[in-house]
Amino acid sequence: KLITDDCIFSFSVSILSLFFYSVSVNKHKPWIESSYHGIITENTDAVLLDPPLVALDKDAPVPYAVIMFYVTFNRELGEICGFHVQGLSAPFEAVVLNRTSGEGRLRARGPIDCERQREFTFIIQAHDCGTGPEGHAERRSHKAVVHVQVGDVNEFSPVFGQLEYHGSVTEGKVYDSILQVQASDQDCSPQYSQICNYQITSQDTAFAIDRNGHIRNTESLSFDKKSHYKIRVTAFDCGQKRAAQDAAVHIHVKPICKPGWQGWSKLIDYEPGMGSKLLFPKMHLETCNRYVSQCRIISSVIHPYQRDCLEKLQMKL
Ligand SMILES: [Ca+2]
Ligand SMILES: [Ca+2]
Ligand SMILES: [Ca+2]
Repeated sequence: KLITDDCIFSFSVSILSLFFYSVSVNKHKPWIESSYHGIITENTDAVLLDPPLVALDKDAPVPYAVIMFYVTFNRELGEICGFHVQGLSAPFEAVVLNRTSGEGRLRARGPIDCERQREFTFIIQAHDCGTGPEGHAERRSHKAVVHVQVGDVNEFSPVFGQLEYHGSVTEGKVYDSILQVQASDQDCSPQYSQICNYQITSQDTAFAIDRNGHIRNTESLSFDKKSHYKIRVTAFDCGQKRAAQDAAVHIHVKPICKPGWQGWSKLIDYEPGMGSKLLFPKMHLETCNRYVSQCRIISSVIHPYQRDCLEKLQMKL
């Protein structure tokens, strides 16, 4: 009977030891998903993760049916004590929200600037609390890849490449594009950095601007009526943010070129006693950049203007 009692006692101790060992050894490492995708709005620190960050540990739940002190003593086995973020200067950290459920939250360690970096990739690992209060024999999960994209905030307004633009038209002609103005924007996303619209802010002009910044005249212009126009234009990014400063556009109207002698008139006033007077000091031959076919010399003395004509003719030839 003694032998039998001894055997039963030894057997019971062994079973209990085995059980206590089985529940007191940190057998399982925490488990997390293999990859996460996150979105963070620039200038904030909260990362929205998909799927949510949760680490599971099979050492939990602790067998509550057994002796309560043991349960209390060994709770750390199945709890999540932290997350490690590894990656070249990844400005993120993960904190544990609930050690028992393994729920965590990823956040930036400081404000994230989309214009400096638009996305981040790094590694995250969960670790449990080990077997004791000091975190002895903690176990780490496998490494999960986290990819975080930074959402843009429309902080910048468009800026024109030049504050003054110049273009010219020949009177009487209507152009598809006289000149093109261009603005740029420093934001990081197409939505907030592309220029979606240009507008002429001057009232009642004979000009129009398209969404690419091409300026055209909407009616033919007359050099005699007005030889210079100044209009103001502005730009909007695709988030409807307007340029802080307008650009000034100068349009010069050129007269139509008429070949022939110019700068003279049929009538000239001369009063007796005026002495010598140059007849046509501004007279010149306008060739309109075309070839001059002939110069007629109608006097035995070559007039300086006729010489000029001959020289130009020689040059063209
Ligand atoms: Ca920014
Ligand atoms: Ca921005
Ligand atoms: Ca912008």
